[in-house]
Amino acid sequence: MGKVGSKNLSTSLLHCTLWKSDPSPACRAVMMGLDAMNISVSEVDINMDQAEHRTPDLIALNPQQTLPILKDRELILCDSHAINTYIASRYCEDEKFLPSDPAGRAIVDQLLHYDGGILYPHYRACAYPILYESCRFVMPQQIKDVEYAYYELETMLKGRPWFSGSHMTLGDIAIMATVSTLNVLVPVDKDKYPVLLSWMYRMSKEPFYTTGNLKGLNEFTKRIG
Ligand SMILES: N[C@@H](CCC(=O)N[C@@H](CS)C(=O)NCC(=O)O)C(=O)O
Repeated sequence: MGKVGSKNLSTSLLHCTLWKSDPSPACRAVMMGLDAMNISVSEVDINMDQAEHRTPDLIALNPQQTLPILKDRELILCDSHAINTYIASRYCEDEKFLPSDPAGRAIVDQLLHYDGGILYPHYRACAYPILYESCRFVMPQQIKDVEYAYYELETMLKGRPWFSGSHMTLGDIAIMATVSTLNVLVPVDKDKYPVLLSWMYRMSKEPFYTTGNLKGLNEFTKRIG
């Protein structure tokens, strides 16, 4: 199917529904992605503290019992990275957030896999004992793992303004959703990771950060206590 142009005009996809919870970093990655691409969908807020993501209706949509979930007519997607790349390739004419050339696309995919396969599990390992098991602090081994991830990110960013190279893409957005949340749990040290912090600062100045990340990140910070 062809793309629906978005260009500078905002595109409203009312036939698409996003089930999300603002404190969730994976949901915030999608909310930032949508705002960056100037695309809106129908949104349903789910209270995960009240296990609303585990109702029979949502389990039928996503047996993994996680958020976000996107439904576009018959298509159901349950992963923030897949949702953002689907929306970009299906509905966003502007290729700046997801290049269509194979090399540019592979760089973005690589970052999305890094986020989903490396960073996000660190987030879970740090946050879930606090969120769900009455643990009051991040375990020393998790701190060590996150520090190593910060070191990797610092190294990946050397000599480039964005993780993707000269342009910010959905890869940067996914990593920002996770790193801004990890930063609440294991603060990014300005002396050890100056390049990473300066990238975070630049990301935080993007309009989509304010509209898509800030509120949920503040809610997460309060929830962590
Ligand atoms: N790989 C998935 C991860 C989704 C995920 O784990 N979401 C968390 C919230 S950030 C969740 O729903 N966890 C279930 C729970 O907390 O019970 C994605 O990127 O969307």
